[in-house]
Amino acid sequence: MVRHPRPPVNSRTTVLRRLARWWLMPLPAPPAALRRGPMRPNAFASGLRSTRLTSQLGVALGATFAVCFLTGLLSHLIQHPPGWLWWPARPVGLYRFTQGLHVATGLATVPLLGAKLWSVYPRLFTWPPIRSIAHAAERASVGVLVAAALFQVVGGVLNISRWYAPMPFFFTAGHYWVAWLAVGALLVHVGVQLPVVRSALSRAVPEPPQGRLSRRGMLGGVAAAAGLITLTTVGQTLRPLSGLAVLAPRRPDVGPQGLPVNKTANSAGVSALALDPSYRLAVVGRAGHTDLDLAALHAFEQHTVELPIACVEGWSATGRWTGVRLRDLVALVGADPDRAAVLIESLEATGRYRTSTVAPAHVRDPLTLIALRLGSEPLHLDHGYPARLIAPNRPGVLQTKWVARITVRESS
Ligand SMILES: Nc1nc2c(c(=O)[nH]1)N[C@H]1C(S)=C(S)[C@@H](COP(=O)(O)O)O[C@H]1N2
Ligand SMILES: [Mo]
Repeated sequence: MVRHPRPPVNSRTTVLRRLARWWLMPLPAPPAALRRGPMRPNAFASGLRSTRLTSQLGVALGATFAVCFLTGLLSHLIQHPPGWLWWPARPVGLYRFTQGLHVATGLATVPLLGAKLWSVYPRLFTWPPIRSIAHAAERASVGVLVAAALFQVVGGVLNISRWYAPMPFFFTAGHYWVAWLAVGALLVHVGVQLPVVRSALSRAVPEPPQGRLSRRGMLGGVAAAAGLITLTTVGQTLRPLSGLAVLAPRRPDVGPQGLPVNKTANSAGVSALALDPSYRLAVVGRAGHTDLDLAALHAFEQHTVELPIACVEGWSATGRWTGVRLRDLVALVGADPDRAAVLIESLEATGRYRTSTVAPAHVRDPLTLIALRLGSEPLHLDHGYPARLIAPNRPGVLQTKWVARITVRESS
């Protein structure tokens, strides 16, 4: 008989094998006397809870969360554009749609997340609490996921209600970074649970005995709650449903000149400057510099466009704006309106939204205006009198009000 020589021992595999053994090594259970209260065997006896219910809720929640995450990421990128991002000026209402979807899916997760947590929370009291290092790591990742998901949903609801007191940090940055944390923890969770979900959703599994409320009844209730929340809020951006938007923080038709206002001229501290007859709009280019008073602005060819304000908070409203094309002002200082980018500055001295940049795709678009009028009247002071930016397919935060200065940068 030929004996094969043993393969040489690879020290790296040995280390990995040892690590794996340590990772999965069963840990001793705590004394049984500690197994009290919710940790008693069968402390939670509801027959409604099942792996199948949890899996179905998980799939629905995962899909909703994915849409919410992607639309949120898009909104973040548009507001902080990296060099590679190309965000078009058309269709004019695309951002209105994606951000409406972001807020609507975020709100729909409220009942989904609630039901999902209800269906699994008895596992918080699983016995023994920790079976191995691997088990501890998995539990920790679920803890991160739950904390991050609650942070996102609660923070998002507080933000659209404009209630910032419970959030002693800059909401936008917190919401953005915790979203990544949630996605990371969710991927780990899906990776760990996928086989369980698969077998729970395969038809072969018999239903456990259920109480008065069936699994289908529960799922129907959760779906109805999500539907009701959507129906009573989505009218803040979907105009035909505005009459039903009783839970929405904003009605798209309530406000001066029929449009909502978040930041008033008084709260921005610009009223005196905006009403000052010596107001001038400065247009600054490499080749020249012009100061335009209101009469000069009105002497330009006036254009009327129908464009929405689409706030990141999920409300939107369409207005009929009249004013001067931004590209005409760019041409005034000798720049090429087809290649220029523009910095817009407000009369507002401080505040996060006192400036915005306009990328070439929006500068060159004939719908992009420095608006002087809304409907048939001069802009209301709270809508940015004497002049505001309005551009197609752009988040509300970038539609700068009380414009004082336009700086043209020609891009090559
Ligand atoms: N100068 C200035 N422009 C601004 C803002 C602001 O705070 N300051 N708010 C922005 C936001 S968040 C939105 S949604 C739109 C419309 O805001 P309004 O509802 O306050 O008119 O204007 C934008 N323009
Ligand atoms: Mo906004």
